[in-house]
Amino acid sequence: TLRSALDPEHRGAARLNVVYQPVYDLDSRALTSFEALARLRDDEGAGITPDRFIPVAEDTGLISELGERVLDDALGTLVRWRTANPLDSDSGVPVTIAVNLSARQAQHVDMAAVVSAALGRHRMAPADLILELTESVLLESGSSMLRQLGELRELGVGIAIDDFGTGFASLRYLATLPVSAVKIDRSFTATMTSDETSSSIVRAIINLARDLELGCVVEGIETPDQLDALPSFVQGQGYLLGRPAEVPSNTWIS
Ligand code: G
Ligand code: G
Ligand code: MN
Ligand code: NA
Repeated sequence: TLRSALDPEHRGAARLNVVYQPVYDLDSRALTSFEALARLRDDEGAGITPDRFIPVAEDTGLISELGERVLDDALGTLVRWRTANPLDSDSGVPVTIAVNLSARQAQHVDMAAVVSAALGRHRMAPADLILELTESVLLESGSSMLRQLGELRELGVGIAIDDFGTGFASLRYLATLPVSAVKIDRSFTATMTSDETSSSIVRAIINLARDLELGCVVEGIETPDQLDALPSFVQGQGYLLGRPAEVPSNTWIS
């Protein structure tokens, strides 16, 4: 199915879609970025979740192609967004686009070259793009991955650690890796208002990110209580603020 979905000649219904979820500055409620999330439909039109097809893409070597398709779609979407919403871009900080990267992807190809080429095709600047990597990716990574990340950061692309708090050795990595932001895993957000340990962890990560001058996104905000419990200087993402959609929109009008 994955192979068919990526094949432009394929006649069936199988296809790769990308949906976009907004991220907001909690203080100004301004839209700061969209996260691109890959979706797959099989020939019967049924949805297959990334948790199932990303591992298959990695094992079959299709991950590089999939990753480039998502990156291209994401940058194209950002260009269209900015054209349609010039005021968003003019009002201070322009809206950026965040794309998830898997470990294998970064191991297999020269990421800096792939990313530069994609940015060039869409006439976007490196600062317009954020690459999201999970902690586990960073843990598995050897020196070649470190070099790749260094090159990307050198280029000016943002690097965010996704699902932060669920991996290991996170603090050590924050000190040594060329990282620009952390995204607090939604498992902490979900229990933050009912469990003291979770709320302590969220607060500690937020303070750490601030001290290290890193961006901080709190993921998975689903309720007003969770929103109220967060300091306004962080960024937020979650169903309360905006759901992933094929045509991105700035939905948080509250
Ligand atoms: O969107 P959803 O919750 O179903 O995503 C599940 C997981 O799949 C998340 O960890 C997300 O980061 C990952 N994911 C979504 N889209 C992509 C993609 O384009 N590339 C990679 N490598 N991972 C993705
Ligand atoms: O691991 P990563 O952060 O990339 O995963 C992103 C996934 O999280 C997306 O598939 C998205 O659909 C999902 N997601 C985004 N916001 C929420 C939320 O508020 N609640 C839940 N349960 N999932 C969310
Ligand atoms: Mn992510
Ligand atoms: Na995450």
